[in-house]
Amino acid sequence: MAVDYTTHDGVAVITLNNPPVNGLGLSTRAGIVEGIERAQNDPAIKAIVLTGAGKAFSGGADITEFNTPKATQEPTLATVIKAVEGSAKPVVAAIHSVAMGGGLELALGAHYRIAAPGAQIALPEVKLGILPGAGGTQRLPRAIGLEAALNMIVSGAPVMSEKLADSGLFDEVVQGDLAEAALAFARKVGAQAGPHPKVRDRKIEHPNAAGFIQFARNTVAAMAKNFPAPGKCIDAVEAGVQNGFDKGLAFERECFIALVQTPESRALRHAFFGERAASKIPDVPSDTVVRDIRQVAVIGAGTMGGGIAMNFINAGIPVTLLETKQEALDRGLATIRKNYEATVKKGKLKPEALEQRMALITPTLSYDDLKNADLIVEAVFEELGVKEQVFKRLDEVAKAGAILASNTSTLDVDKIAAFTKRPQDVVGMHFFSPANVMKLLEVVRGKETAKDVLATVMQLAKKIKKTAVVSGVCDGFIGNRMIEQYIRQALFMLEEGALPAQVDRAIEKFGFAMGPFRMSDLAGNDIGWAIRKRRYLEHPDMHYSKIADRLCETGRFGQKTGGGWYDYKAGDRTAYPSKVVDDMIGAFSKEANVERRKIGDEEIVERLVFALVNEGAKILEEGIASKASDIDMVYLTGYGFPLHRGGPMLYADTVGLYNVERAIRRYAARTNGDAWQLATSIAELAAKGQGFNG
Ligand code: T1G
Repeated sequence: MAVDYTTHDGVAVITLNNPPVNGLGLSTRAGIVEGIERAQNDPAIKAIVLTGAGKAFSGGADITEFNTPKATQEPTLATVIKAVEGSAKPVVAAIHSVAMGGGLELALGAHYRIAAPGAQIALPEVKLGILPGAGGTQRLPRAIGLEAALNMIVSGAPVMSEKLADSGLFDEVVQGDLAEAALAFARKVGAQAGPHPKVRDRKIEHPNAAGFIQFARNTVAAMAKNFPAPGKCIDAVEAGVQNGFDKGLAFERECFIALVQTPESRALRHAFFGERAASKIPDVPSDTVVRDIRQVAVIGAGTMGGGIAMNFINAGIPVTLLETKQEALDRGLATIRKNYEATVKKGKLKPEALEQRMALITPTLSYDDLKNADLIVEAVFEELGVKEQVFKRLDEVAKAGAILASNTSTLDVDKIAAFTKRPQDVVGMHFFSPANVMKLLEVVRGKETAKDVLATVMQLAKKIKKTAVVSGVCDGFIGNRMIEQYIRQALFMLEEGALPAQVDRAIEKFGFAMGPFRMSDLAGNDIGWAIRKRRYLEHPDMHYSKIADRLCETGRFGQKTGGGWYDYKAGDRTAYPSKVVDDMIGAFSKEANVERRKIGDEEIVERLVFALVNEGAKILEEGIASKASDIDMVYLTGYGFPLHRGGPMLYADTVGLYNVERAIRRYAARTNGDAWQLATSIAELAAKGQGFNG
């Protein structure tokens, strides 16, 4: 049983003991009910303490049980809470570290609650696409008031226990030993005659509940565009305000059952576990001893190097920043300072913190100053010859055991490692621009990269708040290799009949932050042009539409040249459809003898998204990525893929690989169909009725 039961001079202590966070799985739930009943039947017991072992009181329902029979097997959490609340002997919840979701709902069923300071108190269910499903929408407003409760339920954000000391949630916030305080409190209330207070019996006082609820609805509308849960949270709270506790509870249950089945909730839970699974590398034991990273060096103070340096100093890790020329170094430092000043202006950073961070940077023009660095990240010009010079020099100056990382986005990490006598210490750390903002970090594993180097970089990534995903060595790693197929389809569709604004609108309606053509105009069309030129030489067999080259030949590189796929006005980043470009596209189709046709939004979305899926499937087949959720994390955190769809691979599972396969075969039989080489794993999984994620 994942619950311990002990007695202490008339007090029964029920301790949740289900590592890592005392998830309220079936055995834990059964253990609590058993403990409550055992205490009822023991005349020596006057009061009960409910507490959690390890790092949490409870992190809530065991999400791994969702959509499995265990989740609804009795005793459900509602039954557990009813047993706690119905106990004739007073139950005192003693909370430390974490009381979240069902964990907080369990505590709300107790008659009394005491907490240690520094505990995270939250109802984060909305972040999983559901809502508190065990009375949280009914008890929390009665415990802390309508406004504070709605804020917590709709945001899902944690509040520290000491901030709730006077909220009505806790009877005490104790500074000393929580266990001792809980026993003392239990003895005190155990000596008092019942009945003991129930949160459900309190009233929800508010001068204008309807008005506030409407205000909450208006506030939520924008952020809940693609997510049904926030609105349902408000509906459930409102039901309790209007119709009383029991009707509110029943309505909450209905909402929970409906939401837990939604694709949005599945996507959010997939992202929750995917984020955590990404840091687990199948053949790298979780107890691998990591290297100590106290000193970091960054080579290159350009846009990427400066952003990369900021990640480390934000985490309090000193950085030696190396450039070849003083003016480049000065420019880099000035850009970092400017970035921080912008954050200070937004009130998100104190001025003194800005200076503390700048003081963590040691600028230098000499490689000798890198000799004490534990990790050196190279962010120089994307050309193999330049990387060779840098890594040969690093091999001479870096101390033994230093990790040598390249920020390369396209070059072969094995070739870079071979420039050194220590390939086992070489790894790719591919940051995404702007490096101090984008969460994604592709960790590129060379064939000789040591396991402890990988484990060290994955742990360091968490420290600098990055979502790190391990990629094998191939052209474009995971993200860029897939986006190349996405862009190929976008260009083919222009040739076949679509226009840039239509393609962008369709995929932005699907949920992408920005369509391929607005994105290309922003990044610079010349970047794609350079990659295609390299591609034509390396893979002459790969059929590309030349339509983008035609655009670049006219110098229309995008926003930076005042025109690209779209027209732009000075000082205005709005993308205006361009007649010049639309005419150029029409002329191009004619030259290519392609009969232009109307292409519908559904085809646009299928061809763009399934191009990602198909390449992702090949990346899995080749072992470049170890799991489908890793690919999804790359797209959710680095490419603006809509979170409510869970990433390209989960979306494909939602559509059904049977349908994905049929669509790909359909497109493969049409104009430009040679670009579609169906991944064998899609056909194999579809034949078995399976998906990428099981
Ligand atoms: N269920 C199952 N596993 C969980 C879990 C949970 N609720 N919470 C964490 N884990 C696992 C996690 O996957 C990881 O596993 C390990 O614990 C450590 O987590 C009825 C229905 C609690 C603040 O949404 O926010 O209650 O990788 O790395 O940084 O209304 O985990 O070690 O194998 O995040 O110290 C609502 C989600 C559930 C809380 C701890 N509860 N968890 O953070 O550790 S729905 C939540 C968190 C619910 C009721 C509804 C955090 C944490 P592994 P970690 P951490």
